[in-house]
Amino acid sequence: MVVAATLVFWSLFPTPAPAQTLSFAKRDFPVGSDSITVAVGDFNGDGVPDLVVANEGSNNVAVLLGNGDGTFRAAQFFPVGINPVWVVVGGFNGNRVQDLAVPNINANNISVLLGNGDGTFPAGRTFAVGSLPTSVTVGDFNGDGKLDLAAANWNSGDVSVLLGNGDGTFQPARTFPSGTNPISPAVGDFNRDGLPDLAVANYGNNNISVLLGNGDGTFRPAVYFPAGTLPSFVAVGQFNADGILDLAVTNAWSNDVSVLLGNGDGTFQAPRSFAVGSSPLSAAVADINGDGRLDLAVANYGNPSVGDLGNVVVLLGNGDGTFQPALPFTVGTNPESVVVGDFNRDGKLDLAVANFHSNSVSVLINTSGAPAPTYTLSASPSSVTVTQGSTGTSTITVSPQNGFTGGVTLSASGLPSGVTAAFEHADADGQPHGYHGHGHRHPHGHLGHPAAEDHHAQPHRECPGRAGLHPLGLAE
Ligand SMILES: [Ca+2]
Ligand SMILES: [Ca+2]
Ligand SMILES: [Ca+2]
Ligand SMILES: [Ca+2]
Repeated sequence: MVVAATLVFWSLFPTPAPAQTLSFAKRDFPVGSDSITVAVGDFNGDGVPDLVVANEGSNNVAVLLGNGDGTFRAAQFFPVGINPVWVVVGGFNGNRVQDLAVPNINANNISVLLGNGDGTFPAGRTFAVGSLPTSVTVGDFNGDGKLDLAAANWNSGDVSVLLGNGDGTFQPARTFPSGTNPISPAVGDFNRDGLPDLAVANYGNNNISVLLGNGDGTFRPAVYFPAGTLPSFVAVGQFNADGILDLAVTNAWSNDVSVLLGNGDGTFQAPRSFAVGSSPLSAAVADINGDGRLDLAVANYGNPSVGDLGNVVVLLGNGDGTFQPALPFTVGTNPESVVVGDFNRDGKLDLAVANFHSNSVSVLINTSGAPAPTYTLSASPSSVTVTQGSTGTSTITVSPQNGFTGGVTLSASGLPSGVTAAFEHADADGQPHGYHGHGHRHPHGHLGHPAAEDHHAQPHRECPGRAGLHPLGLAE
């Protein structure tokens, strides 16, 4: 008589490890009126990240000191100029205390607030730039070790570069043409000559201008690379593995991010588009899920005319210049700005979002767990034919995945009468362990929009044309 017994492990073949998903716990903190941009710094020097928010409607900045557990103390307010629309953090006077630079869009200047080191800021000095400054970035453009500023000027179509004196003051601005309605400058060494360059999103041209730096604070004429429709923000990162800086551009009208891979000589490849949501206005670049690949967090302003309040999405990077589909997260009303920081100091990056119409900052604490522990199991041979009175053997291998260290239970069923099955444990070296039946521990503004007469959600960073916030003397 021949009895065929097949050991059945029907419950022991797990599905592949599920893709890691992101989750956040949201908490909102009130700030000022028309909170438009948020930045991260440590303003009281306690090693805990703090937040600063530009309040366009209340002409001040709000500083929220972090408690280190993901919560923040009540905002303290410090006045700046008329309609601050952006804020960057830098050390401008060499005292190791972080300072602020804030472009005041309707004053055509930048307020520089030198920190006291305890989270407070005395009244700042202002430095003139071009017409309707929308954003400012920080770099050392002349290589003297003192931080400089580069502001994008919406109305004058240029970039103002202010060389720092190292004492918190700046030399008069020099301007370099960028394009129509430049809105967002970013710094990187795109041609790898060791000198910082500028990339600027030109909202009115649907392109990015790249101004290669000469290293003395001057820049070569702009060279242009196409983006999507109404580019609102440009960020720098290495999105593939070639060690060359790339660009990510949010496009307010085409509702996508354009990724322009760098060639390393100051030029960029044709953009690839990744959908994000309605009216994206800014992005943050960071490895949010901790897999070693840069990801994007994007603030989608939404479309108030149809009740779309906006959201924040995260696009996990694949490490080859492409991104996974956007994962949406609820924040406040009409977010304009998103940044990352580890606000509860658990080693996982969190998000902070400025919500323009809810006058708040949403802090999204990263609650994502590790990938689900699991294992693979194989039997060799997968079936055994046994003659009466003899035995058959199959080796079952449990291979842990994702750090799995739990127990695995094996069982046999469907055996004919008189047939028994036993399991003997062996470590990976094949030595038996001597027990049975158990596997174990194997382990917005209408200023010259080129492409959209009916643009539905005017990004507010160019709100000079928005009702009620017209700059003096500027006809819409
Ligand atoms: Ca702090
Ligand atoms: Ca400098
Ligand atoms: Ca360079
Ligand atoms: Ca990642």
